[in-house]
Amino acid sequence: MPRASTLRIVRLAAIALILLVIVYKLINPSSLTTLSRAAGYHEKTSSKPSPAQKPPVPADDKQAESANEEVKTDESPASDVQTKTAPVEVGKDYVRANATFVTLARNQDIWSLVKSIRHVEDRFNRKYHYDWVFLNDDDFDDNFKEVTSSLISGNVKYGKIPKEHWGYPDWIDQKKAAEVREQMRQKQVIYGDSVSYRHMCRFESGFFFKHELMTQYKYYWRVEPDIILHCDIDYDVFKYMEKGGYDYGFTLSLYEYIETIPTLWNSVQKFIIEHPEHIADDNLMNWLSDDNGITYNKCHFWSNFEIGNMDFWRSQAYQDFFEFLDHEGGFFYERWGDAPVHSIAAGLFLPKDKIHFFDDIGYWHVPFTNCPTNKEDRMRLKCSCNPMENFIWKGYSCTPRYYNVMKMKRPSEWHEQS
Ligand SMILES: Nc1nc2c(ncn2[C@@H]2O[C@H](COP(=O)(O)OP(=O)(O)OP(=O)(O)O)[C@@H](O)[C@H]2O)c(=O)[nH]1
Ligand SMILES: *[C@@H]1O[C@H](CO)[C@@H](O)[C@H](O)[C@H]1NC(C)=O
Ligand SMILES: [Mg+2]
Repeated sequence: MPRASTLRIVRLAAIALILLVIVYKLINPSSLTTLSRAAGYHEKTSSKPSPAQKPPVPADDKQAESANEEVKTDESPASDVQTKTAPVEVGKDYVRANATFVTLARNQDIWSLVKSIRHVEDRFNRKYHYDWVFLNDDDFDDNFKEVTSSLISGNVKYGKIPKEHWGYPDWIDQKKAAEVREQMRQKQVIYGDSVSYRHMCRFESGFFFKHELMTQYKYYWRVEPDIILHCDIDYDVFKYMEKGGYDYGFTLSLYEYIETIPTLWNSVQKFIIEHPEHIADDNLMNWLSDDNGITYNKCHFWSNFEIGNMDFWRSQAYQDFFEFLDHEGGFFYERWGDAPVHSIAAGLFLPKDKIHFFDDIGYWHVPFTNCPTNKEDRMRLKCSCNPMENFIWKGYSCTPRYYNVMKMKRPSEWHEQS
């Protein structure tokens, strides 16, 4: 059977050739990269300075060690080779900022929360290993702790909120509060009839930064269940806050439902008269008001995402402000949100250059998206968002107004996304 034996010889020759190639690959060091990557090893890659506006992490952060670095290149044809920079993982002796993630959650939020945690870890924290604090008005169960701690690359802490920080202050008339909730239910105001939502808003306004697990930190990043990070974050955002001297960072801003805060601005005006010393000279009043403070235009930073300096919330100015608002009763007699409360405080008590818009953090919380406006950023940061869904330039966003007040130049692609 000559045909069959020819076939066998051809097959043997093919196998020998494959073996030869494998041996060659093993000996040739330049191909080791490919092998180790295939084997799932964590690569240390050199960072070609990216065209980012962000300051690169400085050399003292031990990120820029030049030894043992490899450049990851695409396996595309030579004519179209793209040199890529993979995330640089920080070394053991990296000095982190004094910062933590913080999430307020209930045990039943776990499966919405794991998605958020994966986004934050995959896009940022796996490189930096910042701590994460979970707070709850109840005890966290073992499942919650086991699942969350398995996903987080930094230290994880679980805290119970003390009763004084989650409940009615004694000056609140609970009968009156219940009547308001019934009225709001009839008017179908979102969360209008919820007691727990009000405790949540009051806690986020006045107490999260006072929890004993939080007082040891300065900076925080608030993370809620069911959020998405659309893009890589290729620098340490906490260090960025520190170096830039920023106290408050946001991604989305919009108009508040007036039904939830009908008298908030009246209270703010009373406070300003009582405490003029707390108002910063170069503040953002013109972003909050179209008539220099007579009325509130309802603009606020969306507080489900916040990167901030808790020492600002702990400052005399904010402490006086929160205490004043708390006595006004609007957390219960209306439905004041922590978003307008934080925003008005940051806008009035901080000079405006202490607030930072993270235009490069692709973010989604139902129903709005911040998708970096310019294509160059979206490609560089491996964003997965549709730029046409970018909320930043749309009619209900307060960010165009922010650009005007800050006299910031709009990115070139803003118009087609408006
Ligand atoms: N422990 C605890 N956490 C809560 C409670 N209510 C809300 N939270 C948390 O507080 C944060 C804000 O609550 P959300 O329900 O997300 O409120 P929201 O973002 O205005 O509304 P959604 O569109 O539903 O996301 C989230 O991190 C929740 O997990 C509560 O009663 N107890
Ligand atoms: C971190 O910040 C908090 C709040 O400002 C401060 O009390 C604490 O001492 C700081 N820790 C370190 C290690 O600097
Ligand atoms: Mg939410």
